[in-house]
Amino acid sequence: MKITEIHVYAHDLPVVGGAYRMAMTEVSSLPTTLVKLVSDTGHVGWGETCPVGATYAEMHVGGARAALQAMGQGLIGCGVAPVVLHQRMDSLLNGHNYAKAAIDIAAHDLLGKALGVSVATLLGGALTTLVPSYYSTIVGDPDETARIAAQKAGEGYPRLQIKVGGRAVAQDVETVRKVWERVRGTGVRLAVDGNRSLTTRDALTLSRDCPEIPFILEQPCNTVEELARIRQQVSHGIYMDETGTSLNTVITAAGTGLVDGFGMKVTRIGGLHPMRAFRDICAARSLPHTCDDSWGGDIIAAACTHIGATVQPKLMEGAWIAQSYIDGHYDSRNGVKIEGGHIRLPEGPGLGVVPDDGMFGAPVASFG
Ligand code: 0XW
Ligand code: MG
Repeated sequence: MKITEIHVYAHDLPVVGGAYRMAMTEVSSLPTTLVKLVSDTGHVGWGETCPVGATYAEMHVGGARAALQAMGQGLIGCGVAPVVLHQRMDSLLNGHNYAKAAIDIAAHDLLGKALGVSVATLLGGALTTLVPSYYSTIVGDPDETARIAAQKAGEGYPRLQIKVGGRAVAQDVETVRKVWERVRGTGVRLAVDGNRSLTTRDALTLSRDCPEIPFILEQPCNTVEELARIRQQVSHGIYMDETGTSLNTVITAAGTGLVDGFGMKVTRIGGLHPMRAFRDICAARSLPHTCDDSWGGDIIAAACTHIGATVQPKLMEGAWIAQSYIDGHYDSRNGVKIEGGHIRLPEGPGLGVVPDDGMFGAPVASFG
């Protein structure tokens, strides 16, 4: 089965309910990029990539579209099987995982449809049809954050991610302590995410001022070296997110015991094919991890849910999707939703989500 057409679409996803604020990034509308693949068998597959602004990670919307432009024509005639496809993409362009991920997701969707199986089945098989999600707060007022945390724990989220950073560490300590006062005893798990912003000094303070609160510290500092510097000095577990940029960095982090788990983004690592290898590396070292993306609509959400369904439950930290911050769906019947803090695995072949006809307008680029 070979690729005969590639179409690239641009679409805006406004953030509902106010800006989404992290330590070093604030966003109020996200331009997403969709990819439609067509095969010589007449099957269609959809992919997506949507960086959450230009400073969250080493990716941005212009980079994604330029990379797709650079690879597009060279992928015509290529097989859709993931190993073959990644080999071809790597021969056309070095790096740019987050653009390759959109092609990779579309190829999984197409392959699943052609074979009549779900993407989760292609990835090894679903262990559940109800995938845990987690709620991520924004960097905000301590009391308000604690109120939202209690509300979300009450809704059934098994995990909460509290954003910190970009302000005096005392405010972060106050926030974490107030959240804990409200959620202690509910069983909800806590992650405190600095999104690379904390100095090692402030990360140590945060940990030492909350010794009895069982959170993990997610990507508190900017570099792998800084994570290594605080590693032996804190009693809280450390997860890597933004600096886990490839399977290579993941293998080193897992193999050297640098971290206790990962926040992982399907697009940052290059799509579902490398995400599957990432899942298996984590399983080999019993390392919990998320199956997220930084932003995106129903296609990304479905991709995260399908891979999330294949993760051993004890290692599954949750699939974060942007649905709570977005209005509407690409697929009005089968849009991916969080209910009671969990996501139902979409049914049907491929991703189980098909964008409504014509909703993205004319393609911004086409190859074939
Ligand atoms: C909570 N997220 C999954 C959404 C934002 O893109 C940031 C990200 C994270 O964990 O850093
Ligand atoms: Mg994170």
